[in-house]
Amino acid sequence: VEVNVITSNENKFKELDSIAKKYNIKLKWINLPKFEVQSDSLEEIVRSSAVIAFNMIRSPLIVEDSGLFIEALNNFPGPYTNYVRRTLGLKGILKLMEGIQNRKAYFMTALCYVDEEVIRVFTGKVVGKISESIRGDKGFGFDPIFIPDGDERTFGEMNIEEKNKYSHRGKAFEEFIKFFLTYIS
Ligand code: ITT
Ligand code: NA
Repeated sequence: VEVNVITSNENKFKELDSIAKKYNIKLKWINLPKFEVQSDSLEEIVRSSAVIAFNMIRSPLIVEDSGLFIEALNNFPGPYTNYVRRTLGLKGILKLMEGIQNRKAYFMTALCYVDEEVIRVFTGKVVGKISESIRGDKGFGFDPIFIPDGDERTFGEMNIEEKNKYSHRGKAFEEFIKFFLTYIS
């Protein structure tokens, strides 16, 4: 079975594919932005994006939506992470965090699988902190300012395999795989 991954973000696909390969699951990248309804809930966003995508391509697919939630900023940017990445950027977030002691933050992913028969949402979360400076040129998005608990490095200083061990996306996708392997057998 081949599973389509709808995302405009090649790094996302690479992270998922690096895990899928270990289980001999074949992923196919479809480079399209997902249609995103406005909602505070990542799970609602992926569910509707996945259904819309499935109505177009009619074959098994995954859609994924992630956000960064910063405790001292009342969980901002959360569902607005994409917008904030394009506007404030990493520097803007560090600026907002200047002088703030509580640097706790988490990344959250909701991933939706849909085919003719089922629609399932899986989630993953990684807790950590916002760094004092931008570090590393690997990964994407807010990776260079996020340090997962259990490590000293930012995601921007890790390769794909290292990031996957900790990451929201890695965890959500491993949950999907547990489901999928029994589902297809
Ligand atoms: P698609 O919607 O096309 O899948 P996207 O990059 O827009 O790709 P999201 O909407 O899920 O994906 O991402 C929201 C924002 O969060 C976006 O600006 C990303 O750069 C950022 N982001 C998502 N996952 C991340 C990760 O693992 N590390 C760092 N930043 C991440
Ligand atoms: Na997006």
